[in-house]
This record gives sequence, C-alpha cells and structure tokens, in this order.
Amino acid sequence: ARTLKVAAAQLGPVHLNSKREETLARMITLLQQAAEFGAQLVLFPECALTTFFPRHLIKTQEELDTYFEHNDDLLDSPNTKPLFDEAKKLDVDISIGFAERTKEGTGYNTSIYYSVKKNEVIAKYRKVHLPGTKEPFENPDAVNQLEKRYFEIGNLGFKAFRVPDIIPGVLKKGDESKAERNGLGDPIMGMLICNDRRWPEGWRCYGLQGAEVVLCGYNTAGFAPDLWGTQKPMTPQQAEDDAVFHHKLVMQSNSYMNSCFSISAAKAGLEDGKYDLIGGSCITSPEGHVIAEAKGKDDEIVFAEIDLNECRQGMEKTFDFARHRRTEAYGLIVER
Ligand code: CDT
Repeated sequence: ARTLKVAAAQLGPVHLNSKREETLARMITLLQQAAEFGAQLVLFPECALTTFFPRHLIKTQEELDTYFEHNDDLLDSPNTKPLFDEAKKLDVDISIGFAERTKEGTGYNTSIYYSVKKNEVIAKYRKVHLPGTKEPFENPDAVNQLEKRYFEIGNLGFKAFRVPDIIPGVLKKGDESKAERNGLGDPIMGMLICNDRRWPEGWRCYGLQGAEVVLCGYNTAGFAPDLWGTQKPMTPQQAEDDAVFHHKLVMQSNSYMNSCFSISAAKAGLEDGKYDLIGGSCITSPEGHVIAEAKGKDDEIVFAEIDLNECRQGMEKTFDFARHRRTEAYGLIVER
C-alpha cells in the first residue's frame, strides 16, 4: 500500500475588514486539527488569506496591493511565515492559494505546494481559467468576478510534481524525475484553482503525467445569476444546491476519468456581509466516489486516509491510456 493521510482545510468567510493575523490564526488552528487526525498534507482554499476580493471593484492600486503577496518567499513573509513555521513543527505538508504579485508587478491567482521534508516550496501553479469579466456588470446588484481585471492568465501550464519522502520507505524504481503511471515511488500530484476544475483539459494534462492526487482550492458563489447565466429562474437556495452539485460532479467525474484522487477546499459562507460562497469541500476517489466531505460552511477539516494503489485499477484497465486512448481522433481539441 502507498497510503497517505490527507485533509482539506475548509475556511469559513474572511471579510474585507478581517485582520490578516486573525485569518492566519484560524488557518493555524485548522492545521493543528488536521495534524491531530494524523494528516500529512493539508490543502487550503484559493486566495485563502483574504476575502475573495475579485468580487469588488477596487479603485486604488494601494488598496488592491493589500490583497496580494509581494514577497516571493512565503516562508519568510510576515503575512505567511507563522503558517509555515507551524507546518514545520507539526511535520505536515501544505498547499495554499494566494494572490501573487511578481517583482515585475504582474498579478496571478496562484497556489503552491510546500514540502516539509524539503522545507521548501516544491511546486507552483498559476490559474489558467480566469472566470468573470474585466469590467463590472451594469446591474448594481450583480455579483462581480473581476479576475480578468486583476490577474494575468497563468503561464506555468499544468505541471505534475512528485512529493518527496512523504510516504516513508516507499519503493522507488526507475527515473523518479519522470512522471510515469507505474504506481511506484513518491506520489505524483497536480494543482488546479477553482474554475479550472470545470475544464477537463487541465485534469487530462495531469492524468497524462500520472497524477495520483489533484488539489483544488476554490471560492464559488452560491447565487450569482449574472455570472452563471442560468436559463430558468432559481431561488438562491436552488442556485446554491446546483452550484454544489456541479462542484462535486466535476471533482468526481474528473477523478474517475483520470484515475486519481482529488482534494478540494472551499472558502465558504457569507463573506463581506452578503456574498454567499458554497461549501462542499471533499475528497474523491479514482472510482469517482466522494469519500469525505464538509458538513457545514465554516472552518472545518475534511480528512481521509487514501491508498494511492487504488489508482491502479483505472490506470491499468478502463483508462489505460497506452492501450485505449486515441489521440489521432482528438486533433480538434487543440485546433479550435
Ligand atoms: N473563483 C472561481 O473561479 N469561481 C468560479 C465562479 C464561477 S464564475 C461563472 C467557479 O468556477 O467556481
């Protein structure tokens, strides 16, 4: 068995006026709770450190800057160092989403993977599918999602990575730098951010590299008719139920079709007094089942012990890419 104890750290609302130290303290408490379950890896949501600010039209660069991390090294930044220090103390890997401002001034919606054994950030992903609009809706009651205004499209692709030495004594054979679907060696993982989870292309890029666990933090509005463009009128509750349904649908189906586990962590609840975000943080298996899920919409740990060998069934049978995949028929996917 190649077993891993993993957790999604769902965060309840973080408000425009929430203090950074308070949010960080909540995240540290979640990390400690996950460690009590024995978690070796804890996933935090997209833009975990602040409210989901792309819903607001922010007028000044000065204010906008307060939502971004400017220090390339999160392990040293005062905004985030205490979380990494705690991860070190507890011997837990963490993956976390945040708004990244590069030295050149470019903004990305980013997530990183921190390996406690290496004591360094071993992987970075920048969100490719940025939803919403550049300009706010004319309807003053609409929920905006101005990610295209504040972020550039991610430029790092979908690069799977091995997580070193997280499974003690795991059998290593062959070239570990190559991500092969052979069920050996350190676990292979990939990261997606929120809207990315609805697009099969990113998942398949990870599937092709043999990813066994896909991590996805999110902030998903429960009721945003201008964004979702639903055809039939829905009550806010119906819309939220549908949003949770679609969230689980894509986590379960893409896990199944790519023979991997997935972990998803929400920022949930009523942010900034009136913007409802769905919960539904969950862990799904390579057979497409939800094996653990959040009960509420506040701070909560979702935990599961997973055996990566469960990926073998799909990888070797139904979705054995080498035998059954037909690339000669799929050209249109990259032509259009
Ligand atoms: N954060 C994020 O990407 N949210 C989007 C909202 C939908 S926009 C139509 C999501 O896909 O969950």
